Amino acid sequence: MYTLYLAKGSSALAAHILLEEIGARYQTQVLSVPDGEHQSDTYLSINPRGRVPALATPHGVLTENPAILAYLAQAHPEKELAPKDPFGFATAQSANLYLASTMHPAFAHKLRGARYADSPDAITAMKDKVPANMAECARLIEDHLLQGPWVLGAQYSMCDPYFFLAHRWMAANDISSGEFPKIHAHAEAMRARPATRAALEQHGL
Ligand SMILES: N[C@@H](CCC(=O)N[C@@H](CS)C(=O)NCC(=O)O)C(=O)O
Repeated sequence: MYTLYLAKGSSALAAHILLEEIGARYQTQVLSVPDGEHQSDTYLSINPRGRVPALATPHGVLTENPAILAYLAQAHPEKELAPKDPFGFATAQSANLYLASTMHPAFAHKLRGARYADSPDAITAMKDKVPANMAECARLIEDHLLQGPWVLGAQYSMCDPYFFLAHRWMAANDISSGEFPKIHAHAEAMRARPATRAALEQHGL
């Protein structure tokens, strides 16, 4: 039994979709970020980073989206959600880590500018730059990372729920899908999957 700590509509959606794909036994603990529940002493004792997602597993608590996704894929090898060969696995990790280390932090400049600067002008300037940065990330994904129809090609994998978020980050910044047909088709294919729909419903999306 897993426990997924999430905020609705957050990047925890990726692990949530993967749990549904696996058909794993899990429960959720929903935290309200606007109410600061992710900074409560109780939650900080689970995840001192004060972010979601966190996944409580039989081995302990995991944080960071790429680690959680890779763990779930490797803990359920029969579902074939990650390549087994070292190069293939590293390629999948490289794709997921691009989202974690580049696109997601760039998206966070929209609402979390105060984390990076104190000056209101600097915060506004960072926020204004987010759509351009999302478009640049989308171009890289469209041209280099998303092989199609799934991220790694013919086989659905642990990368796909995470890349579904890229489409959401683009939409939140009015980046038209028209210029990014592979990303658009990927999002549509994701939405057609029962696991995605089940997770989205639990997020009220
Ligand atoms: N590097 C972390 C980032 C997690 C993260 O920033 N999550 C957001 C929600 S998408 C969050 O907890 N935000 C609350 C905050 O920034 O205070 C990961 O990939 O898991």
